[in-house]
Amino acid sequence: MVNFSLDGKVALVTGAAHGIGFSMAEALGEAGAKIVFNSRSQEHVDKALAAFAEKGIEARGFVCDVNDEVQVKDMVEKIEKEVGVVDILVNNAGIIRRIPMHEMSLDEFRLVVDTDLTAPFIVSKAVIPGMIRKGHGKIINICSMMSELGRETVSAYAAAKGGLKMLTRNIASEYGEYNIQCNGIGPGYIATSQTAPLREPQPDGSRHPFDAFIVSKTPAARWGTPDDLKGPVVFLASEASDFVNGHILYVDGGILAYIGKQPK
Ligand code: NAP
Ligand code: GCO
Repeated sequence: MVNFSLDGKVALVTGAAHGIGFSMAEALGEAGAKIVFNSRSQEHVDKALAAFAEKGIEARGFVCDVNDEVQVKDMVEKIEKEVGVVDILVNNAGIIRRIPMHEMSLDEFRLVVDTDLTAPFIVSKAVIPGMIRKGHGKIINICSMMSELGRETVSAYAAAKGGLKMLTRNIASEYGEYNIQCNGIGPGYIATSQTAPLREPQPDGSRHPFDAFIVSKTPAARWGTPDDLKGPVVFLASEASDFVNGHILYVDGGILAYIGKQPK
């Protein structure tokens, strides 16, 4: 029988206090994994711990900024000691800044690249030695439509998420021989706090033009929800995907396959 069970596995999901990370952690927990996650704030950690407990999911939460290598190393050491060696890492924590490139400061550009590209390097680097010792591991990087496409105002985000696609392929190439698989998930447009400004109704009550644009660009004709990522993340975390390595699984309702509706 195909094995999707994650019984006995330890799964670290970064930035899982809310949004896509929370839903993916919930799915991994439902499949049997012990969940470990981090947030930048104790308040978010506490709220998420209560939400996991309500769902009967065993979880540990840490305050940790993924951009800080010392904090990440400390967190991974604690997880190894108190929960177990990480079997599954989901690099989910991420930010976006929507600013025309010629108006974006260098600090803003760097913060996005640090969080969305360099941090997955920092966290992966911290867990890979344990995975090598244990003889297996799964690393899942949360990429984006912007790993493939560009658009106005998201230069730093697209540069980082495009880079994350290549970091994924490189980790797959470098650590495949240690039975570590590294894949990406590229969510389409998903209704979370990150995309809330793109869905905000107009002052006259009409739909935000970007909202209508995304629905028309998506063959599924809707925004995705964080729950749409649950099946894909369990698949890539489980033995069922042991020969899938270096792949980006786009979960986008068909956006990347579609040229768009012809104008009326
Ligand atoms: P979100 O609701 O804004 O959640 C982002 C998460 O990242 C939060 O849990 C946040 O933690 C965490 N985070 C950000 N910077 C961090 C840092 N320096 N250290 C630790 N944690 C940090 O956004 P989301 O939509 O769920 O996005 C999750 C991931 O999916 C991101 O990588 C995003 O780029 C990607 N994605 C989103 C979409 C979409 O349409 N929504 C599509 C494709 C890809 P705290 O706020 O608790 O500190
Ligand atoms: C934007 C969006 C996107 C999505 C997502 C698409 O401004 O275009 O925020 O980049 O969040 O990453 O896959």
